[in-house]
Amino acid sequence: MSLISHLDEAASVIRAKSPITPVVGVVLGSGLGAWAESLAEPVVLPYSEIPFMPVSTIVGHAGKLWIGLANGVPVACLQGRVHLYEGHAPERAVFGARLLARLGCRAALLTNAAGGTRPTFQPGDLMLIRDHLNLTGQNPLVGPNEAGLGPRFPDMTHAYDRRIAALAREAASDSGVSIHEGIYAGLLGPSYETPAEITMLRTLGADAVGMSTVHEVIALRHMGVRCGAMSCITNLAAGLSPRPLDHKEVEETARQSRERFTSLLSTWVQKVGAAITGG
Ligand code: 6GU
Repeated sequence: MSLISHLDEAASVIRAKSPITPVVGVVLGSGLGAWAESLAEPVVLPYSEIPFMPVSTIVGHAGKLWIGLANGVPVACLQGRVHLYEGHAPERAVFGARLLARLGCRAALLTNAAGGTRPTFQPGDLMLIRDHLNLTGQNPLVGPNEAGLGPRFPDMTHAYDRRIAALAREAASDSGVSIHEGIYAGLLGPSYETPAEITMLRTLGADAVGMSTVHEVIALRHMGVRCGAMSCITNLAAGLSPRPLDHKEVEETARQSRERFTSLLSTWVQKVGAAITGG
């Protein structure tokens, strides 16, 4: 059985539960899951009920797919993602992102929690991802190409769509939230980096570092979906923090930025939805 038939089987289960055809896909990173609960006319499916969907091995992190309306925009939302460090093969880890595309999404907004490698960043800062460094050593497109999904050698010049990025700037300004912009380095994990590795990443041009997003963007671009992505800088990376990380402080910062992040995300989704459906 091919990947396409797996996607179609999963999509048909979802279509049987919700009459909504999503146009914008949203992937919610660590600590941002609550945004899904703001959807109108929601239909919620645990990943375990979706054929071929990989389920997180982390206890308590079982994900859910939400279909609903965000400010009237039909969206499909992944609440929780699986990571490579859990042991999933990269082509399996992007199944959910591909499913968003197969359900009809023509744009996807991805979010994550990341460490800051730019010394001037502060915990709680939001960073619009302008481009990425895939430093995982892996790629979800390895293997025979599914020509029915996309090309063998997808162009990655506009991995992060310029118009979607412009709409993020507008959304930030409209919602009174200030954002930075920079380069996201995706690493395999699960260990955090050493100070020497962070120096290397800064030299390479990275502004933030995390363990997700890059493979999803590769798979989505393969399928022709326009992508936007935003990091919540939850902490400074190794060697940049003046003192050892205080978990309570990091959690408190994440909690505070979550409200700004989710209000920004709502406005961003609305603008992207209007742009996609209105021309
Ligand atoms: Cl410092 N590194 C990585 N790889 N992921 C992170 C992080 C750091 N902080 C949050 N997520």
